[in-house]
Amino acid sequence: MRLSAAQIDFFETFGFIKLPQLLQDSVDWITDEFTKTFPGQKEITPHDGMKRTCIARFIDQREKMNTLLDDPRIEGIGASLLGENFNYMGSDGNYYTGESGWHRDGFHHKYRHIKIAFYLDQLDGNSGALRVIPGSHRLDDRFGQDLQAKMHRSQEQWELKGSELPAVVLDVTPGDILVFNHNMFHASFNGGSNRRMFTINMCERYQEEDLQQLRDYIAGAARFWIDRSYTDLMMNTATPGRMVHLEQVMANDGHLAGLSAEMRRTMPEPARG
Ligand SMILES: O=C(O)CCC(=O)C(=O)O
Repeated sequence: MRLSAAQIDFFETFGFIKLPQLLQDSVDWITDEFTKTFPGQKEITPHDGMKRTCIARFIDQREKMNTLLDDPRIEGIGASLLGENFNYMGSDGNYYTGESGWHRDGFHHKYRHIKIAFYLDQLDGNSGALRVIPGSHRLDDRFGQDLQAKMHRSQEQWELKGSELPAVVLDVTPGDILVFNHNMFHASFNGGSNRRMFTINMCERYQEEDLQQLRDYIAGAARFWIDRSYTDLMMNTATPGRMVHLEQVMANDGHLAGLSAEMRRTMPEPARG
């Protein structure tokens, strides 16, 4: 599957796209696998509804979930927006509690990074649906710069709470897929204490001269106390097709184990997001 030229242009213009019911036929097994991934995770406290619980390398944990990367619909989103040889950049699985304030996931000028979000509950603006500010992924224009300077102090700046800022609320039904540029401002408000969601991150393949930037990005995952970017399961079960999306990160994550060891010494628990 490839996105149409119109879908790609929409994504490039507004920074996100919703693909209604793209994975409708897979909701049951995905939800089942999601549930099975949480119990018994080493070093992860079971979700108690008080704060977000997050598992890094989420789709890496179980063999069936690994295959989402091979699914032509998911692979096709990456290939359409990032090129045929895009990198898989990890995944997280979450039980969210409450809201997520406005933020960008990245500030990438040269390489496009995207997030594919799978929400497993029916959500709208009153129950924690993701909201986005269309066009806010554009870092280089005045709009993007204004947002960077002002979004974190909306009350002082505009006398408005985060939930009152102008945004598109992306209502979801399980099976819908949301895709957004990491640079885009996004948030959620009014969520309950057990909102289920997981992500798959991807980026364009880095050029040789920028590999240090890629290594710096990979280093950020040390806060999750992981020694490699991918699990052995994800790497060992990879088809040649999947390996195209793993190989650049596998060749550049040699520093992660040392950094994670340092984090284990200095953090009380792995990061929750
Ligand atoms: O659903 C949410 O509360 C926020 C999701 C989010 O910020 C993210 O995945 O980057």
